[in-house]
Amino acid sequence: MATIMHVDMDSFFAAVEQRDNPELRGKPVIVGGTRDSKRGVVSTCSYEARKYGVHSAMPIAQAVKLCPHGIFIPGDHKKYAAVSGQIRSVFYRFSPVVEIVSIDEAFLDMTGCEHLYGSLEDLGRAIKEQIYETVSLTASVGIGPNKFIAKLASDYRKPDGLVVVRPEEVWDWLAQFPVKKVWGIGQKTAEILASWQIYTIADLRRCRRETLVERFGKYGDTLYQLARGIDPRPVEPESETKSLGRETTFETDISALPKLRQVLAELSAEVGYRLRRHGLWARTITVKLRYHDFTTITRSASLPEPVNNDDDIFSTACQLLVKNAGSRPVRLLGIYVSQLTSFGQASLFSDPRREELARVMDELNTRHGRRVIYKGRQLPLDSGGK
Ligand code: TTP
Ligand code: MG
Repeated sequence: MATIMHVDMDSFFAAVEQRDNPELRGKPVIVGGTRDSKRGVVSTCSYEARKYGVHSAMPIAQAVKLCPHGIFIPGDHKKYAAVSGQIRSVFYRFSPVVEIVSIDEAFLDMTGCEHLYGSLEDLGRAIKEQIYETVSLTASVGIGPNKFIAKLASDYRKPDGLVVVRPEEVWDWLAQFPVKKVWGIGQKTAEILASWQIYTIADLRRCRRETLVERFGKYGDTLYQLARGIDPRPVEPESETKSLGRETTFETDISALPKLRQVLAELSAEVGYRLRRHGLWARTITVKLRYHDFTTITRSASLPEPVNNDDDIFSTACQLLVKNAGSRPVRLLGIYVSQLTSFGQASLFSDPRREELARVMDELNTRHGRRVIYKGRQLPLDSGGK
């Protein structure tokens, strides 16, 4: 049986602000924009502000109404990224198998290391203490037999929580949760389930596997398993990432440049999303082309500064594409980024509005667990994207 630990910092950006300015402690602190910022959204807020109903992704203007005496701060992403780096270094003291999920959150595979600690509770306390000693911030920790349980557990007693769920406790402990807590269930799926009178995981267990598969396809099977506390997803370390990329093979070869550009835009967006999710920047962009006769070429360009914005990735890749495609039919198109660095500074030509747009798009896409917002250039040409 595996032992997975999930660590998530408490009100991360707001907690960093409270740490660095004692006057803010114990007060409702809202990070994301100044009080008068017209179009800002809340990145996060302190637990004191949550009592008023303020939460992440809410327009600042609404937060001002709910919490007029709140302290509104634009935020300092570079500082948060630096703190995140310090926290990561603590994770690696505990396990080499660390999956960084976001700026303040990670899974650690502790399987086989349990005996190094008196108990799983001791393990959880140890990592919380070491994080606190390193960055003077509290984290919530969940420990369970898989990722799904570990993440639910870290959320269960937030802030400053520590929850251990042993394999034999999973069945009963899980039953209470609303279906919304199940990985992958969004508003829409929850509504469908509600129309079947299914509100909790206990309710969900009454659903036959066949019924779920019939309604939700392959995900129905996942749902069936998650409801029973089964989650085979491994912890996927990506700390050693030297390069990352995406490629696609076409069903029929493509010669038309506009079509290839559209696919490249889509691939660039996926690669950009993955870079940003891992707090990485890339200096080298590579385009891979396999022609109809299987000859394969890669062409790279190195940039003066590391980038992780879709626009930068796409424009560089597109230049490489244009030089090498358009005449011969293409079987496969791929894009890779390499020379990766963590926490690169925003590029020289960076436009804060563009960074903000990327952040908002990423948030929406992450929240929905799938792509819900696109740039026009990614749209298929036959659906009006010409
Ligand atoms: P979360 O871990 O989701 O939130 P949190 O750490 O602020 O609070 P909690 O105690 O509930 O874990 O996100 C981590 C950071 O990511 C958060 O401090 C700010 C940023 N963030 C945004 O900028 N926008 C968002 O919509 C969310 C959810 C987070
Ligand atoms: Mg957090």
